[in-house]
Amino acid sequence: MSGRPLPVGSAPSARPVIMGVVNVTPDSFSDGGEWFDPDDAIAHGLALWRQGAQILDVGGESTRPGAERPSVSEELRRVVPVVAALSEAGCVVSVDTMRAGVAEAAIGAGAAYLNDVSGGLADPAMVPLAVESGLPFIAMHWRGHSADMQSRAVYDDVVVDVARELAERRETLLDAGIRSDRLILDPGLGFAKTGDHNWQLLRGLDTIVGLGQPVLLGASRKGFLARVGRAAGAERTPKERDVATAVTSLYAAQHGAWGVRVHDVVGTIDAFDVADELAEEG
Ligand code: PMM
Repeated sequence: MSGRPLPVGSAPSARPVIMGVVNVTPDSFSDGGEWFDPDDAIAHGLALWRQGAQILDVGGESTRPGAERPSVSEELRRVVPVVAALSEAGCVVSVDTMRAGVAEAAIGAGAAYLNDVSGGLADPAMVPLAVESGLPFIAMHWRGHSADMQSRAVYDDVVVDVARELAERRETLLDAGIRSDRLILDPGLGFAKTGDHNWQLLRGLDTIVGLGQPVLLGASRKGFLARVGRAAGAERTPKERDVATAVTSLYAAQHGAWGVRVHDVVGTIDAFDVADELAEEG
């Protein structure tokens, strides 16, 4: 990447950036309801920051398959006070939203990153806002809203198709005025993807990284990690997926990911610490 470095907290530069998840939602699959109260969400974000997260990703809309969308006013009510308090406390905050109005309010409250799981496709006002703000824009691979996205999980070759669709999205975003050194791509694990698709995308991560943009990976606690190695009926609960997540994050690190979006920051750092120690000479 060229140009100014992206604004993140300090970290050994060879490691991916750790983005800690702060879901202010009643219904996220991974931690639904736990941090729904803004004060709890703020406390949780501060804890993740102290643990070593370099970006805190604050979202007010659950994107689990089949989820209903909150109203704009409800999303604003959830997100803005949390972004404001965490930014005020000196954290680097990203806002996880598909709505330009929410992104704009979050920027006003101090957000330093825009994370749009639709890559700007859900709201036509998002890309102009991203251009005007000059903030780093995370564009995830997306084929439609959560209510029916799994019906769009149809690919000839998921790695080839996702890489092509991300490359097309990048062209559109760069043409619209987003700077290349402000654009982060994400293959969107679990979004219009089956478990098999997620595994194939991980195996093909080099192709996504090979697009030449920084790549963020969001595997944390997702359903495909529940089932790996387990018999039907013995799947891991979301919180039991943190070790599998940390292994996946380390794999992403070793394949050149720019960042990982995780719920468990401590376990992620442990995994990176072990890998760094093993890589020491002598
Ligand atoms: N996954 C979720 C929400 N936001 N953003 C990006 N960029 N990438 C992801 O994979 C992603 C995301 C869903 O997970 P959650 O409900 O645990 O937040």
